[in-house]
Amino acid sequence: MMKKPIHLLQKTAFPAVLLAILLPSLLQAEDGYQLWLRDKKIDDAQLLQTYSGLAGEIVVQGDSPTLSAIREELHQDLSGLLGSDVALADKVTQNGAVLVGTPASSPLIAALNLQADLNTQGDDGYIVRSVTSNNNTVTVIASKTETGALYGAFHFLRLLQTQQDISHLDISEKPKFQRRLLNHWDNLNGSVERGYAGKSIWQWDDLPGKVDPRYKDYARANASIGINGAILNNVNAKPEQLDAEHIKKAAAIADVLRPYGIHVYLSANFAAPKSIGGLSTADPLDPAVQAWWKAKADEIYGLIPDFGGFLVKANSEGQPGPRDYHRTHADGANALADAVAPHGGVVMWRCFVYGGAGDRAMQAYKEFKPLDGAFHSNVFLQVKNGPIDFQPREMFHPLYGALPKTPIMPELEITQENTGHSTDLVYLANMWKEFLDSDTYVSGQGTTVASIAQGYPINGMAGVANIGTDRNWCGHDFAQANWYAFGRLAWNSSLTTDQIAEEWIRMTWSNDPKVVSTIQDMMRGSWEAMVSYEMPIGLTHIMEGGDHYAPAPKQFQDYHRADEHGIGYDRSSTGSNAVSEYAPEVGNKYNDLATCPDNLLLWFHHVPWDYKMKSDRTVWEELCFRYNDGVNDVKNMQKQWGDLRGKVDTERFTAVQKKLDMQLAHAKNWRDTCLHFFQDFNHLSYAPPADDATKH
Ligand code: BDP
Repeated sequence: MMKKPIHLLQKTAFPAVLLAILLPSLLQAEDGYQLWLRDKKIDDAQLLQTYSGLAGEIVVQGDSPTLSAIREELHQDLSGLLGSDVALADKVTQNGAVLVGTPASSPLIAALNLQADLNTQGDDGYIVRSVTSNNNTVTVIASKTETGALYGAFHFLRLLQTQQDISHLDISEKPKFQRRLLNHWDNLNGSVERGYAGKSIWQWDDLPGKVDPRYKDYARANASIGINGAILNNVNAKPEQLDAEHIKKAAAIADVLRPYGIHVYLSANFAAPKSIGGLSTADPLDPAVQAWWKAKADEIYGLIPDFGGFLVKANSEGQPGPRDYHRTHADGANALADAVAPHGGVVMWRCFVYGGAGDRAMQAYKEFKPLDGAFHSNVFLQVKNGPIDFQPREMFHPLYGALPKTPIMPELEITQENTGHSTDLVYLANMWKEFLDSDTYVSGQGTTVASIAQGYPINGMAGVANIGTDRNWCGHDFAQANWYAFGRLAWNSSLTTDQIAEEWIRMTWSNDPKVVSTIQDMMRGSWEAMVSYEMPIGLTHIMEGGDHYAPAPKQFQDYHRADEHGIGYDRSSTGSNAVSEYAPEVGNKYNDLATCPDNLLLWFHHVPWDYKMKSDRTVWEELCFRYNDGVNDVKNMQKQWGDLRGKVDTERFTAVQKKLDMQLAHAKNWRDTCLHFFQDFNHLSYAPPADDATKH
């Protein structure tokens, strides 16, 4: 008799005793360390059999650190997924071989004459193709470069992890952004600015002698989603990060990341020539300062030949910069850019500047727009998604589209500084997608932020990492999804957020359709839920000053401008005129109350409390509705998650459940604090806490 697959057995009458024995092993405790790289044995017997026939042998010819990484990854993961040791071979000996490499590393791949196809995929791109070779069915994973082949190997593994058909593959992939970077805001003392997942993973005190094995797992996780650069330290950089001792330490990290295609970059303190270089000035036009940066770059490249370059926060929130010497940001950036240029490095100069009087949302544009064209060709300007500061929802930054001659690298915040730390379940991909798809209209309809950022000769996207020493890396098991989604969107900004979520869920939690659809639904609504219970309809920057977690509308009166008459920040042509920094199609739309979308109404307008929204509610009714709606969404997530008890492992189930309880308290606190605060101005009624109001 044929053995029944496990899933069929479970549906038929099944002795309770046996179930009790089997269940714990199926739902084995997991701690989240493996992220989405889980290699648990596939539990569908039929699929297992098919996969075993199609991935029964690994052929990676040649020898190099990256080829070894590919071999090791495939061997470990395929053996885990298939539940038995998958053979490593140096030639195809059987049906179902997985052949990986480049035409240069593998004579077998060279013989397939794929060069033309590989050339169109560029350096990091790859193909994954089912072919017949010497009567054997072979899956070929090939690229021009070994890093590309590694990316292809991870793609192939993803197909198995997400239980896709792998019998007739014909996949061609190449990234939309060249540089896909994580900015770590990690300090030399091990703390992490805006980190909510423990301490920094970089053990500076132990380096370079002792190399934490975790660096390699970090590299694997990043390579699996195409991330190819890590800025190791905080933008609020200590000058000592660039001294000889710390360069050696950074080099030791670079050595671990290199086989995985990840380049190390460093944040530089602009005053370093003075503070650690012994010069009397850091004036970027001073020849001695320029020589210092050149010598420093040479020193770094001596130890880290593939060093990516510098990230600089200058004249921002108290950091030193060229303005200290009455020089422009371009003068500053160019001095560092010239130092790394001979080595192929870049400088990423941040545009996060504000201060003094005037609308904060307009300041960076005013300072940087006139400098377009003044930067050397290896300078990026790193611009946050919105013009205020990583808020729950922002209008897109007006510099997108305003700098045709200067590459802009979007900067997103993966760590949940203003979006619920590692307590709230918030899938940020939806926010990033809204931003990347925003139409700037600068060259007509369809000039999206993504198309602008990807259109420069050098291009990239950076995300502020949410990674720390917590066992599950990110504090909240669901925060891993934001790391994952950032990488996937940097690779392919056309993916839908639902697609990304589905991949992540299948790899991280389960392929059970009920688990997939429930978690996907929770993730889908989670960003809007958080916007609703924190800062709905365009409210912004009303979180508590230091910690940025709890509500503090009283402290930030200037951002919401509530008074007895109404609420909102007038950025229309009768107010600060921030609308003038956008293309007319965009500016006019947001300037006119008749066309300004509800979701950014209070970002652009100060309206009376009884102003009728497009929803047909008054602005006050809308605020009450949104805040309650957000709270109800969290309750709904609790219920949905509760339904998954027994369908995901107990350890992570319980951890997430606890977080959801805390999230509900957090959401209610926001709702009650904000509504009561605004009520003090308008004296309008706020109907009962409506905790159990049904969703409209
Ligand atoms: C703000 C953060 C602060 C960062 C700053 C920045 O609160 O910790 O240093 O951004 O991006 O949002 O430089």
